[in-house]
Amino acid sequence: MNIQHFEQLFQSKIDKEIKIESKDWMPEAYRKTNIRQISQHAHSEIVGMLPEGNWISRAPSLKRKAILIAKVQDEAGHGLYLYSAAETLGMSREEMIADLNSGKAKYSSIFNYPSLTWADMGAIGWLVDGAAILNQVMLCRTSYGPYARALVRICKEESFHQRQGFETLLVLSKGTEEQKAMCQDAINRWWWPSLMMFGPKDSESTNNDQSMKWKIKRKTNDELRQQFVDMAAEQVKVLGMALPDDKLKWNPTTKHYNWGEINWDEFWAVVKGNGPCNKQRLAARNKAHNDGAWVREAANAYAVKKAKAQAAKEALEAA
Ligand code: BYC
Repeated sequence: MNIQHFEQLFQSKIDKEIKIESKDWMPEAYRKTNIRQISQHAHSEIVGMLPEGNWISRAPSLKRKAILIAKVQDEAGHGLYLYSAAETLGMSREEMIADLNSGKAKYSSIFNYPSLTWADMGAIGWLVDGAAILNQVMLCRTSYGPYARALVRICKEESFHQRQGFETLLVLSKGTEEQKAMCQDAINRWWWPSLMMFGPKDSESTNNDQSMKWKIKRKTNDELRQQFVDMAAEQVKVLGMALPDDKLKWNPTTKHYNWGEINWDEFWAVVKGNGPCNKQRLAARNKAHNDGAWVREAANAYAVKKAKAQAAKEALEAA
């Protein structure tokens, strides 16, 4: 069998909705695209802990603090499932983390914006987790088995995150004039960056066509972004707030909302490392990695000690 034959068999499995598993034959580009996307996704979960971690010590009550700690811990867990899924494709966790820490690897643009007020915790939950869920519900049906299975669990937790964010904003939206203003200000600042999470327009997306063909992605960047606008435009009414877009208007013909234009120069600047917090985020990740060196050394030393003891026990039994 030649390579074309393998490729045909591979595509026919995808077309028949058979999941690809780590030991199956796959085109090198499929492996690479999955490593790229899954590791970027893992990095996003890990870096995504920083804007919210910033508010744990300042949460307004014990209950809010407990909820926020639980949410940030969930994000760490998501990162770990995703690193494990990416490792099944042959890249080690050490390499992935080195690429994140050196600035070589990408992570979601959204986490390069600062969390300035308590209302930002609500806006992140409602809008950022809300955008993430739409994307991740689609990814539960992605063609690579380990990625799809990791996403099923992530989505369950993510939907709780979105609800807690919305509820945080709902409380503020019914509060004092100052709290209402804080709520609106957070929505204003997080709205456009949330729309950028879905990636460039389909016409500018380098990976869309191939990823759709391989069913890594099931919906395009623009389809998901429109779904998100339609959802948020209705939910914001419940909050009695407004989305910061004067072009936002229901279109009865398309049965979707029309909306304004994303600032793509801003998007690319953030993706290329020049957003408001890119340097701060990488510095925080590098510090955490360096500060944790002793834990890794201790764990490795313990594993070596345990392996030696096991080998000695087996040698004794064999004698
Ligand atoms: N930010 O060809 P395209 C969470 C890059 S975290 C930065 O359309 P693709 C949470 C893209 O990588 C959830 N870069 O790409 C955690 C590509 O560059 P390369 C995060 C972006 O992959 C804590 C180039 O632009 N979710 O829920 O087909 C607290 C061209 O783009 C971005 C995921 O990671 C961006 N926004 O589609 C709270 C989902 N957009 O790599 C919440 C998994 C694009 O070719 N990822 N780029 O150099 C995906 O679904 C897809 O990768 C994307 C982009 C839809 C994001």
